Amino acid sequence: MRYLIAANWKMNKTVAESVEYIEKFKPMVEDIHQVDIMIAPSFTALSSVSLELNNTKIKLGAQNMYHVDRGAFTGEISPIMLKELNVEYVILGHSERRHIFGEKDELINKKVISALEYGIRPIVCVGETLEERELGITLNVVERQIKMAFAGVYPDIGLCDIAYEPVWAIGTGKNATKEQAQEVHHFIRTLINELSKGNDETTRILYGGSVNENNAKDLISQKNVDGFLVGTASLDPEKFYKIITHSL
Ligand code: G2H
Repeated sequence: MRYLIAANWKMNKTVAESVEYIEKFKPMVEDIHQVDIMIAPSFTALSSVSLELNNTKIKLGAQNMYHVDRGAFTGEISPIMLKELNVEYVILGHSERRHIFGEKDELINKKVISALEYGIRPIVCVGETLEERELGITLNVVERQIKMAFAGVYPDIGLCDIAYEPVWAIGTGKNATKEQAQEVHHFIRTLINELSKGNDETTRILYGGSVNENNAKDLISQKNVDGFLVGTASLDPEKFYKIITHSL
């Protein structure tokens, strides 16, 4: 399994700041070939970052997209627009999209289907809230999110990655323990293996939620943790680089 270490910059960095970061980061990871590295900047910086990443192994990702090609959808970005900029990955169903912007499983499913049609690799985010964990329904929530996100495309799960991001661990500095992560990752692996009828060998199950340079080694040591989706710590190239080296 080739791990994926992905940066989700969220609503951070201007175009100038993004370019400055990439110029510093590129030489740092030049000799790292063992893992896939992806960066998802803001939409305004996608074009400049795309140019910067030309002829490098670093992959470009988008943080979201709408599922329709074009039309009257004010404020949205289409898969065609992403393809034009050589975007290879798209983060879908992030908990901030679900909880702040009200995205439901049905919409996330449409986006997954659309991304696959355009050959953009979805990273589908799932995860329970603190309340759901305390109610003991973590696995039920994750199961529902996965079954619905991939409805109609179960045989294609291998063309997607999944990020398990417990909502209570996002941006809080409180990561899941390696045992908590492994429990859910193992559950997801078993579930997608069943749903895809064994077509899940190329699906990476990433952990996300307060990953940093101090906890990465511990978390990646778990059998079913196949990489990371990193927010806060990815904003600093040195920290992101350390997370990558701890994952080799
Ligand atoms: C979880 C993660 C990146 P952070 O949202 O997707 O963010 O590392 O800041 O918890």
